[in-house]
Amino acid sequence: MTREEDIQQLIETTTTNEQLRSIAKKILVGERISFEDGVTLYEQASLSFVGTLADYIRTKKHGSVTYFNRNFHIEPTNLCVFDCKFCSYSRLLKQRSEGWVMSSDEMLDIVRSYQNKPVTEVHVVGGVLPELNLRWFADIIRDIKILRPELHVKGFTAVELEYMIRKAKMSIREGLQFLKDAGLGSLPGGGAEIFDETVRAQICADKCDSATWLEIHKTAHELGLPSNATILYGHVESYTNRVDHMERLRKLQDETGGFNCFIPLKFRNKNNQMENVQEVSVIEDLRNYAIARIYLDNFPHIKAYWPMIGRQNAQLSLNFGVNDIDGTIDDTTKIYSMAGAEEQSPVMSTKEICELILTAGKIPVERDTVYHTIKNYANVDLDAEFGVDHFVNLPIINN
Ligand code: V47
Ligand code: SF4
Repeated sequence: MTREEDIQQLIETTTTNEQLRSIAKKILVGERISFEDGVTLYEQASLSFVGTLADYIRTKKHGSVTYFNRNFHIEPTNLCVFDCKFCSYSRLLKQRSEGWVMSSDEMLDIVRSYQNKPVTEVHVVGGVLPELNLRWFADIIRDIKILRPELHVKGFTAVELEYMIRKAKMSIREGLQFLKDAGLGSLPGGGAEIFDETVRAQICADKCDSATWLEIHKTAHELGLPSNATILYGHVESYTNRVDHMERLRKLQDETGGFNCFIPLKFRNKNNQMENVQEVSVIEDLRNYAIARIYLDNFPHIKAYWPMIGRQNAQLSLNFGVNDIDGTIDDTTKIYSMAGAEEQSPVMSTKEICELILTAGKIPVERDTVYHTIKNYANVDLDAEFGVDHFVNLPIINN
C-alpha cells in the first residue's frame, strides 16, 4: 500500500469523525490545517491517526533521512536571576555555593578539548547572570573562532539575549548584530516555553515575554542568523495553548523563513518548583511530535532532543514526524539530568547515533547546523568506519 492509500484508508474506514476526515483530506492535497483543526487533533485524534498523517508528511519532505550533528555544549553557568518554576537551575541562585560560573578560560578549554574531534557546532546555553554580559560573550565567541574558525557557534536563548542586550543598553538589532559580528552563527530555540501570556505568568513570570521572544527571532532572521524554536509542553498548559504557540511560530516563519527546526521539550518534574505536576505519557509525547509535524507545514525539520526523552523514545519518534535527533552531545549537559531527563549521561558516539537511526529503519545523515549534508551513512560499513563495538543489539532494518 502506498502512503497516499494509507491516508485514503484513514479517511474512508478508520474514523467516522467528519472533522478528522476533513483534516486527513487536507493533508493529502497539501493544504494547511487551521487553528481549530489543530485543537481537534489534540482533543480527538488517536496516536495512530496523527502518526499516519505525520509520517506521510515526514516522508514527503525527507524520505527516510534522519539528521544528526556532531556538537558539544558549553553551559557557562547554572545560576540564574530568573525564577522559572519548571527549571532546575533557578533556585540555585539562593545557594550560590552549589552553582558554577565558568571563566572565559574554562570555556575556551572546553573548546580546546575538542581540537582534534570532528565536531561542527558548539551550543552555548545556560542561566542568566549580570556578570556574563554581552561584551564578555562577544570576546569569547571571537576567541572560539580564532581557535577554530570553522566551528559554528549556536548560542543564547532569547531570554539570555534579551537580558544581556538590555543591560548593554543596545537595541535588539544592535545587540544581535554585535554578536553576529563577533562570530555568532545562529540562535537555539530555548526560552519559548508557552507563548500564552496567562500560562507564562504562572510558570515563568519574570523573564522575556512572548512578544520579545518572537521579536528577537524575527530580528535575528532579518540579520541572517537562523534559529530554532521550542515548546515546553506537558505541564499546566491546555491543548489550545499548544496550538496557539505553534500558530505564532507558523506566522513568523511565513514572514521570515528563518527557523530551521521545531523542538518539543517534554516537561520533566524533578528538582524544580513544579514537582507536583505529573509528567505526560510517551503516547502524549508521540502525539505531540506528530501534531507539530502536521501543523508546522512551513518548518523544514522537527527535532527530538534525545537526552530528554531517551534513546528508545527518540527512535519511536522517527515514525511520528521527527526527522532530526540532534547531536552527539559529547559533554556534561546538566540542566536536563537535574530535571529528571531519561539520559543521565547524554553522550553518544557517531557510531551509536547511526546505529540508533538505522535500527529504527531510517537513514542517518550527518548535517551541519544549517542542514547541509556532511555525510550520508546509508551504505557505510560502520564497523569499518568506526571500529567494532558492543552496541549493536537490534537488526538493521531496510525499508
Ligand atoms: O527554554 C528547562 C527547557 C530549554 C526544563 O535549539 C526544561 O537546538 C523540560 O532550548 N523540563 C533550554 N525542559 C534548552 C533548549 C534546547 C535544547 C536542545 C536543543 C536546542 C536547539 C535547544 O530547556 C528551556 C526550557 O524550555 N527546560 N527546565 C524541565 N524541567
Ligand atoms: Fe533561568 Fe532559563 Fe532556568 Fe528560566 S529556564 S530559570 S531563564 S535558566
